[in-house]
Amino acid sequence: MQEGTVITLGRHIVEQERLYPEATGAFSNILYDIALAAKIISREVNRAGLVDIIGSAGKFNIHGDDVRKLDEFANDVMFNALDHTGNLCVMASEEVDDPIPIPDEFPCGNYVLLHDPLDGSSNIDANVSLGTIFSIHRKISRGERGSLEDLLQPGHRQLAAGYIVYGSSTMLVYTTGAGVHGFTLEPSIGEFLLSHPNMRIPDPGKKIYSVNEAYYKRWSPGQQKAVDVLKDEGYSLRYIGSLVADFHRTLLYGGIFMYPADKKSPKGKLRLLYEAAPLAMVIEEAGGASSEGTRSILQVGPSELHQRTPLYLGSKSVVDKVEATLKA
Ligand code: P6P
Repeated sequence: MQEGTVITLGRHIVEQERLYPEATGAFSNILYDIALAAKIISREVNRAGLVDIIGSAGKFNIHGDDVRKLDEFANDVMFNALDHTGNLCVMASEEVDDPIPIPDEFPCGNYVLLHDPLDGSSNIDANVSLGTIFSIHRKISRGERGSLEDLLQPGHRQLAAGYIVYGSSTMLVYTTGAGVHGFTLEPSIGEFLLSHPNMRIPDPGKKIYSVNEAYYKRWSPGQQKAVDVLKDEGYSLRYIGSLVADFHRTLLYGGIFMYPADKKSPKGKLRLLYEAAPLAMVIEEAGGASSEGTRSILQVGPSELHQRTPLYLGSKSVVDKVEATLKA
């Protein structure tokens, strides 16, 4: 790329679309719409301390988490950006118990969106980086309107996946299976500009492990041993407690992120369809690995919309080593 060339997200999406002769543009439009939603969410996240948007909405979502106003706002922004476009047949959100149908007044399309509109939101007041995570599938059900069947697809069938991290800058990272590409928002012009083309996770990368070690006593002996071995090898602990922030650092620096199952959460805490699977697609496309303890996250066949999974993401050599210890 010539020095000084500015590649906007829009130009990148068009160039990616050219890789698929059969592309109709609908898929590209979904990515545009997600980027628009991200800009709106970013503006509010960055103003959160300035407007009376902080504080509990006084409601609780399906998981019992205290729904903060920004959670609701982000969820509404994602819905309103995508419900009328005619590109989607059904949506799902961490904040909504059931599948989200496309309103009857709008046409349905051939794609499916699952998302976590604002992950890590319990950290909002502490100004910790937050994130939006998204996963796009093709419609597989036979009816005109989408259904739960379209949402319950394994990660290896994802057409695209990515996240937005609202941190010291706002970055959008996505993959369609043709590399992982990072864009940084230039707020003064409202454009996401290509800043990290063809991202590859270092392997083994920096000696960093990321897990909430407060739960050590609840872990399986294999999990305890895996962390003990990493510490003996000189690994340092870095844990922000905001999935997208911990993931983004792992993608850039290498090492491993873990949210294991434990005695209190036998299936882990994080969600398969709109947290683990999209991040697994990104990390594997970047040359890394994902696991639920025995196999790639992308091979897990979902049975419930909000099902949880143990989650390991990172440099392949490190994930493989941890997996071997867990299986021993
Ligand atoms: P714990 C934030 O609440 C979240 O959903 C993820 O963003 C994060 O990785 C995880 O929970 C942190 O959970 O149990 O370590 O506080």
